[in-house]
Amino acid sequence: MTDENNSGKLDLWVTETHKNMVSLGFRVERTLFSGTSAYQQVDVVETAGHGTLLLNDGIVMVSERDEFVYHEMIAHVPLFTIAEPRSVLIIGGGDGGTAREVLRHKSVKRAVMVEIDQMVVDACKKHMPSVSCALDDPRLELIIDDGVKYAQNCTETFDAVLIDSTDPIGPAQPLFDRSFYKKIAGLLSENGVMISQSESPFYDTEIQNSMFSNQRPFFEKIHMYTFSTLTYPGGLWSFGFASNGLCPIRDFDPKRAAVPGMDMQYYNPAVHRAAFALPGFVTRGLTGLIDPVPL
Ligand code: AG3
Repeated sequence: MTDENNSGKLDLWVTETHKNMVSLGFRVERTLFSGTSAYQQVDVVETAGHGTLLLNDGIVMVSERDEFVYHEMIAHVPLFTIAEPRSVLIIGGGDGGTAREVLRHKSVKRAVMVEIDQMVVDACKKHMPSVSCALDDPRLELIIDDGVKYAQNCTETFDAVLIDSTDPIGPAQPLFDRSFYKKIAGLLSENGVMISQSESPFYDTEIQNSMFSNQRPFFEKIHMYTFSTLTYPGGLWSFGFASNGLCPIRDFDPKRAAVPGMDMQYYNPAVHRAAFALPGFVTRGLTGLIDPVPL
């Protein structure tokens, strides 16, 4: 996309088009990295107003400007619900933001992250250090492998499994399958939680229906919570919270979240609770699949 702006410089934009019906665009200052891995096209650009931006196959993954929202919400909602989380498995999450937030929990003694694409890890280590900073933490075991294969062969259990995936196209497709969820359910400790990136409540009701139906047989309870994002289409996004009974409201003790020095930019106890309050159109779109929480 080219146009002249007043400075005489070319006006470059990168846009994500969702379902061929809506586009979200970011003005680009320069390209920092472009590569094609065995799995996808990986691009990192410096934008005019959103800091560095990572795109996989043209789909926006992370921007420096608002990554804290997604990463705080995928990690702290489950990890402050569990009384003393010790072990966490991250599937995907190559930019490192989820690992960074997980490792802020001192009770976590073991964190394993399984990312399929080395190129994403390398590009983020080089160009997004504020997001990827935890990837070299000795408490994190970083495995470059297919998350589905890893789950199939895994014999240990985890208190939380965080599925930090992209949309269900390309390499992430199998992370939305019934057989994968069954495997993950089997890896959870008794009070364990599986969090899954569950797309836009506005645009992706069909995907949500299919993913929560695929999870349904293997979990006692499935809840969903939302958060706002600047960089994904529609601005409202969601995570699934699946467990064998652990309740994100009843079992949540706000005192746990008051850790001295652990200052969050989005997450706090009130946001934790409020995130589970779902608008009518959202619950109606998911009838029978999402369990209510006592708000
Ligand atoms: N994972 C991508 C979430 C889905 C984005 N979808 C989209 N832009 N259409 C984010 C990775 C953060 N660690």
